Amino acid sequence: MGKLLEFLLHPDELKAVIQLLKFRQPLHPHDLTKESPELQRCYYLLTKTSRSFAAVIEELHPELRDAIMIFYLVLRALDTIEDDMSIKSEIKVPLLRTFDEKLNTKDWTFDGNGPNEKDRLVLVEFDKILSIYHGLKPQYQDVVKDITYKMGNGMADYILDENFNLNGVETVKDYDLYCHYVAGLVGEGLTKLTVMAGFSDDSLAQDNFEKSNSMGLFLQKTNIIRDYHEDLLDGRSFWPKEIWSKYTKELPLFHKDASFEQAGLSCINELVLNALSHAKDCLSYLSMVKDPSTFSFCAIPQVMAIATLAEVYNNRKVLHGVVKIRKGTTCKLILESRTFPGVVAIFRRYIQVINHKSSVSDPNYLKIGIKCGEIEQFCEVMYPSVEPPKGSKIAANPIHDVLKSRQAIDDDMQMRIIKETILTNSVLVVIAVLAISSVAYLFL
Ligand code: IN0
Repeated sequence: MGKLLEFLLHPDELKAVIQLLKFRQPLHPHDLTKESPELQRCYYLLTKTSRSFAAVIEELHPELRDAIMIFYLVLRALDTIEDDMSIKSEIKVPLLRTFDEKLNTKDWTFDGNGPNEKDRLVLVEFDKILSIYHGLKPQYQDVVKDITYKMGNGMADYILDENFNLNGVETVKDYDLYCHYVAGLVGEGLTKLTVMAGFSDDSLAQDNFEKSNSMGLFLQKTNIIRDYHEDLLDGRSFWPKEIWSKYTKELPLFHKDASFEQAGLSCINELVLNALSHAKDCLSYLSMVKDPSTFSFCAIPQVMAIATLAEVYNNRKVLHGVVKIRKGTTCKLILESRTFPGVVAIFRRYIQVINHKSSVSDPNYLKIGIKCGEIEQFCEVMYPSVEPPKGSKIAANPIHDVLKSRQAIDDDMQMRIIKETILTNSVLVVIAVLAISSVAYLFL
């Protein structure tokens, strides 16, 4: 009933669900039945870890599809070890530090996760992952191994830090470093893979992976803000003390003591402001991803993140439970994020939502206004909302060269989208006419 009402209130979202599930042509169809049993099993494991994102990975260009699928599963395995509070530090820390070495073996598996660990199967069947890993191009194997090494050691450093376990991260600098280990490094690895494949601009690998890091930090910080309640129930927190200590002496007070709710909201808002500092980097990163399937793969988590930030901003529900984006909204965002102008439009829309939700009583009211203005201005320079008068001089900006170089790619995709929308609309009109005529027939 809830779902039905949702779709009645948002019919555009119902159309997006139908278009996505029934009428969208995958860029690179993949017939798994023709693949080896090990590869089939890896894609099965992938769907078990994340059903929606598995579909995005499966539609990647064949050059990178298996490499990214394996990268994703290896990182999930690492995360499943880090996350499991039932594994003792004496076992966990050396396991994380030497995890990259398991990639030299052919048959390593691990059955030491607690029974409730959601992705434990990835470790139990790690030998299937290894068998596909060893068949990847050597340069792709090296990237997966290098990032596994750096991430495993970064995670282990934080587990050894007693204070981290009890109080989360101390400063904003620590927060950035922790997010770098668990998510920024993923950006570095993906950038190396996509540049090697010729799918992204080389310059992404020449800025010391700054933009790649921002891509990861934007996602991870959004998750950390959203998961406040769930994490505290699990006995941990990742919100940096440097920020929360401005609003409370003890983090759990935000949900335990109603008189702290307003302070909790201000804290959420400051964390959103902090996460938004990565938004411009993310947009410029995406402008340099040329292969359409890689573009969707990179853009979908980012648009979901900006939508989530708009949802959690000034939202007291974050303090008491899980805040989620509607399924229909997700489908709409997936469809709209297939071109770069589409992604910019989404960012702009949600930045406006955040700006409108902002209240004068918030201690960071001015700062959030400035940050939103900065991001909107960045979008406006790329795609002016009003056509500049003929003959007027536009200030030279390197981003315009980047946009020009990707125009043909986005135009191509736009054509596909138009055809697909016409088909969806026509079929929906036929169905509506048939439905109305049958009802009319029954009553007349
Ligand atoms: C990811 C990222 C991801 C994708 C594309 C480009 C990226 C660039 C830099 C960093 C990360 C990038 O995306 C996934 C998205 C995902 O898994 N979504 C899940 C949601 C969930 O909660 O599980 C879904 O079901 O939709 C992501 O969140 N991470 C990730 C992990 C590995 C790889 Cl290869 C790519 C995890 C994290 C911690 C944010 C990096």
